[in-house]
Amino acid sequence: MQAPSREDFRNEILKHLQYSMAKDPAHASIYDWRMALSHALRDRIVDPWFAATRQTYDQKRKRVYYLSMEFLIGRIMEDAAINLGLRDLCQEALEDLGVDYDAVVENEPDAALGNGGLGRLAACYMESMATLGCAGHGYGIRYEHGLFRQRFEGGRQVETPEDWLTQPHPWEFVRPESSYEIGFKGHVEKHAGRSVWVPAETVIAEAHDLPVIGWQGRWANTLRLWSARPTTLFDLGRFNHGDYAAAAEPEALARTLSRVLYPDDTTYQGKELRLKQEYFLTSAALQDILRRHLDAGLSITDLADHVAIQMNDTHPAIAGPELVRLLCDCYGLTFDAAIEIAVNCLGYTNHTLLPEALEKWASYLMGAVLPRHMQIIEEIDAWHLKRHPDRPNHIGILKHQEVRMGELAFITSHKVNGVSALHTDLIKANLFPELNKLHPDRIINQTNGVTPRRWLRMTNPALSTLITDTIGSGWEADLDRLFGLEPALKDPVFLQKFAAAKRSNKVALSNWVAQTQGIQIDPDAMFDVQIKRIHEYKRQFLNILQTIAQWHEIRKNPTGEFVPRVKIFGGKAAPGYQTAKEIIRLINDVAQVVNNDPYVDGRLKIIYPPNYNVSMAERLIPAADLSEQISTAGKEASGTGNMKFALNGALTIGTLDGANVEIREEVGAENFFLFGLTADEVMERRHNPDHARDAIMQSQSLQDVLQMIAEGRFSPDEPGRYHGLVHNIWHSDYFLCASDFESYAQAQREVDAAFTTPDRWWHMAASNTARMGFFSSDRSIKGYMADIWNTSSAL
Ligand code: 26V
Repeated sequence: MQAPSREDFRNEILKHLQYSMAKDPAHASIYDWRMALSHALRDRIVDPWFAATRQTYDQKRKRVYYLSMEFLIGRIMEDAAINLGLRDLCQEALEDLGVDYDAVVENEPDAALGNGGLGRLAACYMESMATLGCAGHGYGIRYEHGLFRQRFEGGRQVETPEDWLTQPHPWEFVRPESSYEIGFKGHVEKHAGRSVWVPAETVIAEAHDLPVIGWQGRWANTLRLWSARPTTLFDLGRFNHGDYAAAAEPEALARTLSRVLYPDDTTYQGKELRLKQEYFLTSAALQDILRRHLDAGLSITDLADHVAIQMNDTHPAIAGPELVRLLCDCYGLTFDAAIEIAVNCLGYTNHTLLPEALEKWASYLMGAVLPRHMQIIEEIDAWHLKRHPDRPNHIGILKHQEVRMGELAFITSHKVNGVSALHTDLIKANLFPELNKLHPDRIINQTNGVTPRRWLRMTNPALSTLITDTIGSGWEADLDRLFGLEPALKDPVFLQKFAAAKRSNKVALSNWVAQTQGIQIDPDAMFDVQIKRIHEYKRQFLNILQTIAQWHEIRKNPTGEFVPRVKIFGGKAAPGYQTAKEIIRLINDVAQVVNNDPYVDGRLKIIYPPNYNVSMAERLIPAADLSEQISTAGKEASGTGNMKFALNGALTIGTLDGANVEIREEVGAENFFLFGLTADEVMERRHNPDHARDAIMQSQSLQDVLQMIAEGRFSPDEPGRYHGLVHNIWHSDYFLCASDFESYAQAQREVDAAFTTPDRWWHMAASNTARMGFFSSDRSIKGYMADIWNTSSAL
């Protein structure tokens, strides 16, 4: 579609203000303007959306279905404006109307329908599928409340519910005609040899569609989110008898299903509601997929030729049994035919090796909530064992009265993939070694990626402009073109401009920090950032220990020369994860002491803005000099923040973990601050029961730091506050903070040295940007299309 003139677009916004919002410009609020602008943009998505849908249908194209319990989208409006090529026009049109564009953008709440990396990856992948013209549909849950909001009270995390849906949501279209009944519990009957499940509870899944527009509006896909509503609205009989609470029971039951996102992405708990949510999503999606397939006049036996279904982790892994159930019980296929179709359709992406995050459901719970599926799971396990009679006993789906969802997903998929090269090797070696032997071609790697439209073009206009000025346009959809910056790396003028772009982002961040946190930070200091969920394996604890050591150095040497640093933290802890919450409090306590210490004199500041989310990441990443990717090697499946930082010209201090390994290979070892034990060394080191004590005894600096924490230097009102953390590092230290401490501190000194040599630093930083093309999610999606989905672009 042709871009409108400035005047025309202004009139489109005004028209929506008047006729969609019924507001007079003189009385319009920022919210009204946001709705008007969103509608004006939305109008321009509808045509490409129809066209893509029509083309897919007419050509009977294979469709890809991405099933995910999480889509961490963030704000939608500006992303749509960027991909339609209309961002500048939005700004200009609002300027003509006397409205502040930035305020309008910030008025939009984040769609926070995810916990962290897994959910954000799903959002990047949806955008890349649309950019690449891959006929794809996302399926998720329309949580009324996304990830909780975080506040700090006395340094402690306090959670409050998130309520992004209190205002009308301009990007969704309700589709009441696409509704499906979802059953739970009950029993199974046999009719003429066929099994019939008679559920005891039912709810309705109702579709809400969000358009996902690709780069330059050439293609658009749909993200379909399900919300639950009751099958029977109201028990009038009970109501008339005055039993008001009981009368509303079916409604309450249904609504809880799509009420809230589970906020714990680390410890799996066998909660019935979670299992019901997983089945709710999966069953609604599969019924919709089959309906669409049959409506197109295609045969049910040809399903795998036209449908690829990707399971984002094991959360939708009930898809295998559900598809078999639908094919056998509803369409009359034999079990053998059904399982073959299911396997050919399904793919499974694994995102974690942490044993505590692997889903297992007690067999009695599975049998009670999904009785027919439990039968089918047993059948699948027996079928697999029959095909592999020498299968060792302990590797099946069912073990210790539990259903192991990883094994279920593996056995019902034709491809299983890890999300970085190292992670994939570890899946083969440690997670599924025997299944890998039985199915040597099944496990493959698809290294994660991020969308450069949102994570460079949208969030970093200064750097984007410099890139376009240097290598021309088009890199946004062909990120390997960033290699074209290579000659400019030798040009001091280019490097100066690169530094100036970074500085402008740092100034903007400093202003925001001053406004929101009331803390002044110096844009010429090094901005050192660690933003991600708080978890022991991610080692925010190691970071704060080293920060304390740095503070101690400054105190010991008050007139010494130190490279000024601003340490920035961001992230939420799962509400029930006590150790993570202690780490949050420690960071805040240390910040209080350090930021108010007159001796420090601006050489060290600690900032921890509450409620880290996608929008905050968009502010922080373009302004970062140093990216902290310091997980215990072998624990971070990939990381995707690491990619966003390096793409935006931050240098990484990191371990050989997840995608760090590949980032370092791409950008060059000389442009990466490596430290710490390797994954093999980590396993080896744990064999020494005294690893922590040995490491602490060898580091005076670490001893001093632990002593200060233990004495209550950062918690004078409660000196024993951190005894648990200190005791743990001396006596257990599973994540090896002590063993990696000195190596980390040494790498930090190398970072300081590089930062004091600007020519070197900016050459390193720009080299990172120039060599990060591999980490575009377009490359990842092309890999999925070729190796897993067996499909091609419609463009
Ligand atoms: C597990 C559970 C357990 C049940 C309750 C809810 C819930 C939610 C999420 C999870 C698994 C989370 C796994 C995850 O987020 N993995 C991250 O995936 C990123 C994308 O592949 C990757 O970059 C990160 O390294 C990895 O930690």
